[in-house]
Amino acid sequence: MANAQIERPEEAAEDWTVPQDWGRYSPAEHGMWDYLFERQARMLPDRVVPDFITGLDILRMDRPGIPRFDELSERLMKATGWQVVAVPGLVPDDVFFEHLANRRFVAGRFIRTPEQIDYLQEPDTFHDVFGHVPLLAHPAFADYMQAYGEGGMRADGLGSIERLARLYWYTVEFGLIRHEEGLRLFGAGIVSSYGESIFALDDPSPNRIGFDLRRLMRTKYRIDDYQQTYFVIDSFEDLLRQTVENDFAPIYEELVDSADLEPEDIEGADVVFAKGTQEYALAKAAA
Ligand code: HBI
Ligand code: FE
Repeated sequence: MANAQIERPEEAAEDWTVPQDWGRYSPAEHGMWDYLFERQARMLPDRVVPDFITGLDILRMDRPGIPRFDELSERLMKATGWQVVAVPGLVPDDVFFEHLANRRFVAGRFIRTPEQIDYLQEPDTFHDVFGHVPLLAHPAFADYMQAYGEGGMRADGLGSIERLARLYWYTVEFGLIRHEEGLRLFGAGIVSSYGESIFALDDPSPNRIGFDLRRLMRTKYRIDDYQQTYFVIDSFEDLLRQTVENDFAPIYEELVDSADLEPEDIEGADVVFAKGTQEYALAKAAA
């Protein structure tokens, strides 16, 4: 992504980390966490992949207030060897990848204001910690995230960040997963959003299509609104197998001459769980 020009704040270390400074959160900031947490915790149980709820339990995230990153790290370390470290906001791609490759998840230490309750551009503590951290307690997902970081460090040299970023976007941020009869949520961008937790599963507007690495890497995405297509994985083990156990380089090679697809496109080879009406996106575009 085009964030190469962001500047490291003076207080941040070489690797962009900062102290969480937990004592500095105000009662209103803890209250914001509690409000968002309760709203999601009430809605998610029959929508999210059960491993997410297991992660919340392992990390004991049901306690009130913004979690302490050192406590989360201690519990995660025991489960899968991951840590949570604080950063001021977005960090450059290479810094992001290197943290992931070393099993460190970078989390924003600020929390959204009441004006930003349902939309903000930079990842805050609620998105990063509630959305991303619970699944890091799942062994296959934890390995996938590390391998993604390693793939990112290699892709940087191959000029393929864009395609790799799509993989992160459509899985880690906005992925769906098969579950017995129906679909469940697992992407952090969805599970940390009240509106998208409903939209992604229930709305007739978006496409829901089976995960296919090459297809996904050709698909553009939108950062400013609900997705027009969601990709559905079979399991975290399958995701791990299909991505990182391949080296990405031959796939980038293979794709050099393939055209990108628009976010709403459906192709003949797609496994279609739901063909969306795109009503939501069309109405937005017309407004
Ligand atoms: N920085 N703090 C933070 N959080 C992210 O999710 C993040 C980032 N920098 C780069 C980045 N994500 C993406 O561009 C990568 O997935 C490619
Ligand atoms: Fe995120």
